[in-house]
Amino acid sequence: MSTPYLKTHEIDQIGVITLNRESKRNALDESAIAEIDHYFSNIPPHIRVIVMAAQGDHFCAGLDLKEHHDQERSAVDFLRVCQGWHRAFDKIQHGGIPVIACLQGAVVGGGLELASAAHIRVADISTYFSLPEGTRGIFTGGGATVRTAKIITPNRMVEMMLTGRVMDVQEGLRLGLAHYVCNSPENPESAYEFALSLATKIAGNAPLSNYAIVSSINKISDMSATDGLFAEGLMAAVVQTGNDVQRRLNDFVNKRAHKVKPT
Ligand code: 1HE
Repeated sequence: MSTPYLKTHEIDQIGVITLNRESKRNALDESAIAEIDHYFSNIPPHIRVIVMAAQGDHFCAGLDLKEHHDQERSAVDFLRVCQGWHRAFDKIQHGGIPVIACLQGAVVGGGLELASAAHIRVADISTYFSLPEGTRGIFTGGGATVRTAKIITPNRMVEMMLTGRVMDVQEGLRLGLAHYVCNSPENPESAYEFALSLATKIAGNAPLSNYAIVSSINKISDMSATDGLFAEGLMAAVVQTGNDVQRRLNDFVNKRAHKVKPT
């Protein structure tokens, strides 16, 4: 299926969505956000993992600055726009399905906010990160103060925003903006192929464990320690009732399961 902003297809249990506005460097206008919201509100039940890729040399140039300029939004208009981004990106982060972002080129402003909502970020060596909002006279509005700050620390985000500097992929890797770098001497595979192989592996986990991993860890980190430990126990108790717990444990007890060793 294709919509103006998102191209979507499936590979077995993997849903692949591709940001498809290459001519505008995949900048996000209001209809793009509505499409993202719609996709993540209607994930087909057989989909176990989603790969979010982008067409062209750049993952995403952030807020559509031309639309923003032309609309001359009031404060309340823009508050509503930001709340729309928050709703859509919350569905990515808290939708219960692992999402792997596949990055290249510019991952800037709202593009970094979008990438920060994914659970895993696989980056082509061309990837770079920036929060240029200060230089544009605006502020982040798609969740960076919560998600990106949590990844790199609030203080690093303050520094990135004050300076508007461009962070290369290796620094992004060190800070957690990327989890893997591809198309590099150490890992020659393309980011897309690598993301698909990770997706295939993750699709093989127990679905309820995947749900628990992507739903509870970020939420628990917002709780007090007391509440978090209680929530963790509850989540573990729910996962424990999953269909394939006994089968997987049985495989281990009967020495049929893989061992956890470095490859
Ligand atoms: C755009 C946008 C955009 C490109 N909104 N139209 N984001 C930024 O500050 C990043 C702005 N963009 C750039 O710095 C560069 O475009 C790139 C480094 C991403 C790519 O450069 P390049 O040389 O490959 O492309 P280009 O020639 O600059 O752009 C190609 C077209 O895309 C051109 O349109 P055209 O009609 O002249 O062909 C650009 O105008 C258009 N384009 N980026 C609209 N962002 C919820 S708050 C979030 C706040 C933010 O995200 S702030 C960060 C905004």
